Amino acid sequence: FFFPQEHTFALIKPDAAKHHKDDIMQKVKEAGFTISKIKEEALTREMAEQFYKDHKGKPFFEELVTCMTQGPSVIMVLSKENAVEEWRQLMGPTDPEVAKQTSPESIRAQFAQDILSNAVHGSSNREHALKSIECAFGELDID
Ligand code: DGI
Repeated sequence: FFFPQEHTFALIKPDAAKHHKDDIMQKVKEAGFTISKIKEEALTREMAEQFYKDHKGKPFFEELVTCMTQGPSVIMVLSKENAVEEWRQLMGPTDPEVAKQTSPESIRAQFAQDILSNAVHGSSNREHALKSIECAFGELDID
């Protein structure tokens, strides 16, 4: 059988990239994702603003951009059937306190510090995923 691959944009935030990279990558592999692209690099302010443009104007926006640009992130394209949704599931809820209650096996339940430094980012839909992948890696050259 052939299942069509879907691609999502995934990122390990700077603080977690420093302290929990190996454990998080282990969970990515266990969940069956193919790592189609990967690089370690600090996000520019422009990239952080692009990934979070829906939050521009919110009280935590500046803090969020600062948190995302403070050091190298692990930036990835993850591929799998239903990758966008499955990566969101593996990340768990935004707030790690909620994650610990509802999804104790999720990355955020296990590795997030707080609601802002919550270990990982993932696109919320396929359109955002494509835009973020292009922004980080240029034109998509994977099937
Ligand atoms: O897609 P998610 O990261 O799960 O959540 P999101 O798109 O709603 O929010 C993006 C990031 O913004 C999130 O990872 C952390 C930050 N954020 C969201 N809601 C809050 C927040 N930060 C603070 N301080 N307070 C919030 O209510």
